[in-house]
Amino acid sequence: MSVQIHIKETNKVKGVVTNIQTETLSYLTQYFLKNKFRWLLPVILSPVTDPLWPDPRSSGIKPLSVRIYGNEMKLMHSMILHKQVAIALGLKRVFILSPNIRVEPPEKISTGRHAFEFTQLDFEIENATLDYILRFVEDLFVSLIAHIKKNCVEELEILGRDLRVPRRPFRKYYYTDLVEEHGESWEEIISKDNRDPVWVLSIPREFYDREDPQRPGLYRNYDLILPEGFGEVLSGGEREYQWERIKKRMLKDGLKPEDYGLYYDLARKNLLRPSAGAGIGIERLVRFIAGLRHIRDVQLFERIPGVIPRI
Ligand code: ASN
Repeated sequence: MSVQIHIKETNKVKGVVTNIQTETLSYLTQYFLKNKFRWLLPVILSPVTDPLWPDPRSSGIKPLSVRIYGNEMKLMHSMILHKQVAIALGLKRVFILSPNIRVEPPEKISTGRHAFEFTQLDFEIENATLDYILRFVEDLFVSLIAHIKKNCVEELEILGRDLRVPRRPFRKYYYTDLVEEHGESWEEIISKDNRDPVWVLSIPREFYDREDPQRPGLYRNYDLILPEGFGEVLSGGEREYQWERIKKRMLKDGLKPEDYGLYYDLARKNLLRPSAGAGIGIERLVRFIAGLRHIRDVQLFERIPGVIPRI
């Protein structure tokens, strides 16, 4: 294929995907604004970020850091701790279109779902519970898909995408049951086996996701897995907010509480508030809506593990 033809074909798909992405972002942001969220701007450099560990599915990556003004600053893994600080500062409902840098190992290129730079729509609600968030997200997904079907008819037709409006409530699985039944490939299996998105509950992971005080060993967190093999698109949880519990979890994970800046100051004075939230991977969501197999097909400026971009 000549370079020119290749560029033309690529442009066509990426142009169509950009329309879908625009419609998706427009719908999502309006939805959050209608639900009385405050729209925060992202931060990318911070002394504090998500350790992304422990998590049974993470690759154990470390945040990149740069030195500025004589101090070490990290590139954002996720703004989870900033969200909790925002809630502690009195903001009741917040969302951010948050760029995240996660330098995944090159092998992750084959999942089609990983990018070393991506954007998540990260949101947090004071006093929210797991049940509230599941309902909120189900409403959001069902109405978003219906909206896209109605407003991107031409785009979906060009892509040959037959998008189905999901039925709710979405099915729920427990993480430990899935691992017991399917082993490591549970995500792929349930993603292929279901026609609608499904929830995975109680994943043992980072210190900030709340462990059920009544039932230790159970975690009040959730992932949303898309159907048709598209895999995870959202993860979140209720949060730990009581200092004794946070301290115990951090120490268990080998983390130093005092490395956590203002989050640490607030936590240790017990000024964090109960909250719950989640982050939606925008490129993964658009990939699913467009029915494209690789995340590189939806990023105009590809940020794929192991591949150095030319722009
Ligand atoms: N955004 C996620 C959350 O709200 C955290 C993450 O991206 N690791 O829990």
